Amino acid sequence: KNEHFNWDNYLKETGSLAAPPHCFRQSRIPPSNDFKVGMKLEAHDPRNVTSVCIATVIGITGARLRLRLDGSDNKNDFWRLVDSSDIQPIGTCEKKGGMLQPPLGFQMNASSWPMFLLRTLNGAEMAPAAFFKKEPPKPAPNCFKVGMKLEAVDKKNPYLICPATIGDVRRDEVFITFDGWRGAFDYWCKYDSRDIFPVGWCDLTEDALQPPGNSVSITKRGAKAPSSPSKATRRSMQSPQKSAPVPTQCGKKPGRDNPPGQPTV
Ligand code: MLZ
Repeated sequence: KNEHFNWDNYLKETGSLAAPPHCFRQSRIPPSNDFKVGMKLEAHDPRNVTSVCIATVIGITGARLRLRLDGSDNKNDFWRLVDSSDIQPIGTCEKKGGMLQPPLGFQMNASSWPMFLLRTLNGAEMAPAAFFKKEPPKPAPNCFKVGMKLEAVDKKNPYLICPATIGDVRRDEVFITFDGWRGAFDYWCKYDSRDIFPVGWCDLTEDALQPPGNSVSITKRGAKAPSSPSKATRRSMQSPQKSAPVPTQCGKKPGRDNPPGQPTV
């Protein structure tokens, strides 16, 4: 697994330190993922978080589930950890006196929702309650420091977990910068975000960790990147805090890594 990228070597090469595991809102021992493709559960609609909807497990990746809301299209899949508080067994919503809602962008007439719901749940394979793990507690203070390495979800390509560096820290937020990319994917998040993981997470969960990008040499989508830059090149590209400061693009601004209106896949 992840043969192409080795954290130990990379940390040495870049002369950097991994963020300590206690900084993260993640289990020290990652939760086991017992879900199977096709199982149904309840999930908060990511585009309308007050709604609880029916979701189907479309894929499994490490400790995460690829989810699709029933009645929605296939363009809005999302990924959740098995210990996310955004997901729960079917029946939870009703038990709490709530009502399951159609997803944002429900493809049928709203009046057909009750019947759609009935048909969806009839004979469905429901994920057992024991598969849902308790969300780990919030770590007390923000203990991240600039320069620390970690693994982070690329929010523009949320199936990807990539090597990253803490670029800035303020109050309860951290700036996540992606190693080897020019800033187009960087973002601010809360220090207790479920999208950031300690070094080694993907190895433990058997999720796929992406290799660092090739930064400046990648200019066009589909352009062939040098497969293995020299150690010196890698060092200068991937350790911006040690070399000349690289101007950081705001995640919203179109850049060379994300031309406007282009999907970033
Ligand atoms: N297909 C995309 C993937 C970029 C992933 C970057 N992750 C930090 C591209 O090559 O632009």
